[in-house]
Amino acid sequence: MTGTPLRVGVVGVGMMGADHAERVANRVGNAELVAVSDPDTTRAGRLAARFDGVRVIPDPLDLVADPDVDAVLIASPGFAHEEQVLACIAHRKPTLCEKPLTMDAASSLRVLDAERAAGRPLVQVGFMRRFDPEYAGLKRLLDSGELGRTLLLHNIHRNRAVPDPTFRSEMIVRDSLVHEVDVARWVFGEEVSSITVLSPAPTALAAEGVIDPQVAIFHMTGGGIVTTEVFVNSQVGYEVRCEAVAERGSVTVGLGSGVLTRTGGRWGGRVPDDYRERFERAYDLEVQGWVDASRRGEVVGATSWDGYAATAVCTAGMQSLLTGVPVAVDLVDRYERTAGRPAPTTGRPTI
Ligand code: ISE
Repeated sequence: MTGTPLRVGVVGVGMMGADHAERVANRVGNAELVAVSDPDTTRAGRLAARFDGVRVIPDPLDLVADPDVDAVLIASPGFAHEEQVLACIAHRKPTLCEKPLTMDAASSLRVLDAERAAGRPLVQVGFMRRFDPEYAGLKRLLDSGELGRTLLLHNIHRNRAVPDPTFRSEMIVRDSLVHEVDVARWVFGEEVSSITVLSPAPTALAAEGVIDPQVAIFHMTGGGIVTTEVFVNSQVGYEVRCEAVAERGSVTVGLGSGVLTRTGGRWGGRVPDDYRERFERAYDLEVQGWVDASRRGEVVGATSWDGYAATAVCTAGMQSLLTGVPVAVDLVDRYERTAGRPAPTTGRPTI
């Protein structure tokens, strides 16, 4: 494949898929958008018409099987992921799958097992915070050891609103909190051993019966603790912050100190409306990283193991949401179940 652009098909062209399609077509190097698929074929047709030579393939599995598609970016709803990712693995096509990898731990394990049977890593999971320059800087500083051991992490994850009435309490865990599960695992380089999800009195502005905000507490295998507030109807905008507390200092990202304006007796900046704006650079780097790695036959960023582990934590989190008590996270053996990655001989695995 060296020298020729990666021919990418995008499955699911709602808000995020359309954003990624435009990114592949116009902003990422060494890639070409060749096909899109969506159950809403009118929406897919409108998007395809914006670019030269992009085909609409109504059935996502046909897009995956198409000989002129080298790699697949999946941005369909989570419930469709398992079948689509398994098809990509069966066709040995590099895949960037938006989070969550699948709907529960058991289905993520089926993906992990299929990838191992294929004999090489093929799946990257769309945890974009890993590619955000601020988050990457936080991780680099903590890993340098300059501040000593990392002890605690505090995350804030707020969306202005979720217009979709089907976005229920469990989805706050599975679709929103899952990002912070990945941050915790990645920053600590450890797994989550237990999760507690607390239910404060909900805002009156969430849909009937939806527990929003939620507060989650993760215990890490090395003894660290992570707290996360997720509030998806905050009415303000997209606010994602993270503060890591180490032995000799703390590191904070996401304060959003961009352009400040003073006018009419007030001063301030902007809160981004949604994740496409806040994480634009991270998405660009993530998709470019995926394209470059796919052309080399490698996977960068979050792997299928990371997708499985995050989903397993959220599966336990959805149980904890019902009771408010801690639920242990039981993972399968990583080195028996992952493709093409030898077991480490010394030290702990790098997540
Ligand atoms: C959405 O699916 C995302 O992935 C966003 O990053 C997250 O903030 C939002 O809560 C989810 O619904």
